Amino acid sequence: MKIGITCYPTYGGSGAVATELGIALAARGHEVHFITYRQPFRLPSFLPGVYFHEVDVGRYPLFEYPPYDLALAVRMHEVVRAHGLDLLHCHYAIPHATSAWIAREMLREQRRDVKVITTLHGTDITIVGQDPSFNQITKFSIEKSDRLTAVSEFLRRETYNAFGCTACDVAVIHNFIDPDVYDRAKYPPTLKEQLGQSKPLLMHISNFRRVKRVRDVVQIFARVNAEIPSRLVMVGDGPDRPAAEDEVRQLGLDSSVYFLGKLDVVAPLLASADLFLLPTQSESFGLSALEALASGVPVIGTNAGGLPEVVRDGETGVLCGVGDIEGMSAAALSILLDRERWTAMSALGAEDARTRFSLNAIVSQYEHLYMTSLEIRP
Ligand code: GMT
Repeated sequence: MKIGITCYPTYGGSGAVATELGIALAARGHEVHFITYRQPFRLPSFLPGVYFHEVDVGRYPLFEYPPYDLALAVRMHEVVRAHGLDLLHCHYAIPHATSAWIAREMLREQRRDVKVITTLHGTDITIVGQDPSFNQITKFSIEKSDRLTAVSEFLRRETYNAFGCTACDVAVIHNFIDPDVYDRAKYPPTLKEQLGQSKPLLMHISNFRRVKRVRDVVQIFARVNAEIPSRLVMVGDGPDRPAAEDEVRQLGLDSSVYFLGKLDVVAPLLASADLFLLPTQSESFGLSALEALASGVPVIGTNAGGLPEVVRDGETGVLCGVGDIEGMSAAALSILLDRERWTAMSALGAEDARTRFSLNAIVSQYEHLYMTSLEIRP
């Protein structure tokens, strides 16, 4: 098949999933065309069967808000025609599904067809899509997609609750990891050695947006560190990074907390971690939690959204209520103080991630969905 993929190419789980899906599809012999405003961050410079088409938004003084969605629709239309794409797979509904609908309408005028598949990732449904300025166009665009998927059961339910779309048939296809990449045994614990071999290493990876509650991360760490001297490594960047740094200063933790900024490759870092902290407000899936589990890192997080579908509470991690700093700190301490329990959780997390969320199985589900949308018999 010839597949167009559009996603947010910078940091974020939806871009990571979209890019890794594209790479895996190309490895299976499909032709994959990324149509985005920048090269996706997890896409290496060259791979056979993978092409990148940059969306350039024309500037004009009149445009206080340059119309990216229109430029994207034009590029999608152009790439479908030039390369004979069978389908456009949009990751994150806004504005990608809308642009794909426009491109498909333009193609229909020219008696050509392209299937539109939309994967819902999270805030496109739970936050942004419910904003009055986007609500109706989001509902319209997802209803007009030929196939719709959500990355968790939670998000599927939310889609029906938020949009009441009777015309939608939302299939759940979970996110995935490549078990060959997220494998603790593959990487030396370099980070841990550098930061103090004997000290537990806690880690948080995110885009530091408000929903991630990064101040909570620091507060949980402070409580753990007061009992067992530890290290906290914060990976990523975003609007709330200054708030997290401020919390670290206020709590006098500067010498124990490291902000590494945005990093493309996290598997070697996770291999050094003892616990992963994700005290998030809302999470439709929690790809970073899955990457941690696959790397043998138990997760301490919240029971928000789809996270309980990823982390088995009490078995591969511990989930508490949003804002329950005491509960999450106590859970972190009890696991760190019981090496046998940590070892069991670490092993079970890695095994569970491989069993339920392995790249090969999930990519086959997408492949099957594409084929049925194109009425190709699997
Ligand atoms: O929805 C967002 O805020 C952005 C999106 C992203 O690009 O990272 O995050 C969502 O998609 C990820 C990949 O499917 C999920 O793992 C995240 O849980 C989800 N974020 C939220 O729901 C807040």
